[in-house]
This record gives sequence, C-alpha cells and structure tokens, in this order.
Amino acid sequence: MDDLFGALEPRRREISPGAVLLKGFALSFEAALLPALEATIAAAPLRHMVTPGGFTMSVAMTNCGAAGWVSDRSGYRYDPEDPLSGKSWPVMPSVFADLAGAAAAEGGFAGFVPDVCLINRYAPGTRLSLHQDRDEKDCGHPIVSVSLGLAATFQFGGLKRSDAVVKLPLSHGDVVVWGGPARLAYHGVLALKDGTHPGLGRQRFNLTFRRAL
Ligand code: MD3
Ligand code: FE
Repeated sequence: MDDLFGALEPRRREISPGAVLLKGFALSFEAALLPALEATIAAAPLRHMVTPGGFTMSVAMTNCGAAGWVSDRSGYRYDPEDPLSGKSWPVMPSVFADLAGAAAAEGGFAGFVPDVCLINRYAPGTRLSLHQDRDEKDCGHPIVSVSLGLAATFQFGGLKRSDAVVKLPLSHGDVVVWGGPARLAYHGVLALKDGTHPGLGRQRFNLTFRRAL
C-alpha cells in the first residue's frame, strides 16, 4: 500500500515544465523557521503597499535580505531600504536561506542563493490577482515559494494573461520551485477561505525567495 500511495502522491511533483511542487518540504525546518519569521516581522512590520494605480493591496507584505520588493505610486522596485524605517531590511535568517537552497536543489537548481525574501501575509478574504514577477534583474534564476498556515488555492497560467489557468491547493509546509519556462508564467491566489491553522491561526504566510539584484 505504501508504494501505491507513494506512486499516486509523490513528494516531488512537476506541475508544469520548470515548476516543481515539493509537498511538505518546509515541515522539517518549521521549528527554526517560525521563530525566524516572527523576528523578521518584528523588525520590519507587515504593511499594505499601494500599487502605482493607487489601489491598496489586500496582501500585507514585508521583506528581508539585501533588498526588498516595494510598491508605491511611483512604481514597483527592489529597494535596499525599508521605506517605513529608512533602514536596511532585516538580514535573511540562515534557516530561510538554507531552506531555499535545499528546495531549489531538489527542484533542479543547485547553487541557488537568494538575496531577497518577500513575505506575504493573507488574512481571510485576501487575494492576489494574476500577475507576472518580472522586477528581478535575471529571470534565469528560479523563485522558491514556501506556504505556511492556512491552505490557499493558487492559480497558475501561461505566458499571456489570457492563457488558461490551473488551480493548485497549497498547504502548510508546501514548497514550489518556479524556474525555466515557468518563471515568467502568470499566477495568483484566490481569496483565502476562513479557518484556523493550529500553529499560525487565521492567516497564511507565503515566503518567496528570489535573486533580485
Ligand atoms: C510562479 N506570491 O509574491 S507563491 C508573489 O502565495 C506571489 O503569496 C504568491 O505571487 C503567494 O509574487 C504565490 C507562488 C509563486 C511565486 C512566484 C512565482 C509562483 C510563481 C513566480 C513565477 C511563477
Ligand atoms: Fe508572484
């Protein structure tokens, strides 16, 4: 039976060319990961950024690492300083970098060293509309995403906004490595359903590790 279930639900699943789902990969890092997340948020608080079009994002965000992704009325950019404090972003905790490097290697990108981690926080009802991540300098590097807390439905499309999307449930501890032809695919997150996660309560966090600079 073990083999049967193993074959039906492998731990490593290619969901499209270049996109590899590592089910539960972050769970073995959890004991160090959650305190490091808490400390990072204490140093650079979550905030709702404003899009260049003037809309306030429903996702609350912060960053750690050499720079952070920020949005305001003037546009999107990677900024070495947190605009809220005028100081550098918190250093990327070593458990973050270790997790990202190990996942990338498992996904086929050995040697990936992220310089930025964008932290997204979803409350019930929060969504992230379909977009591409193209603010990074060299899109030859993958993005590693880590889901924590409440489960979400992720949408994954093609290289055009109008391409069909596939829905993928992402739950606590899941990691996805997005590289190669998947790196510039449109993607988004449906409105978070209410619920309570045993460790994290009524919220979902997503960490995305990038080589941005
Ligand atoms: C596919 N975050 O931060 S993670 C983002 O759940 C973002 O918070 C979502 O989209 C979240 O930009 C989705 C999965 C993900 C992240 C980056 C990607 C998928 C991706 C970049 C390229 C292709
Ligand atoms: Fe994205």
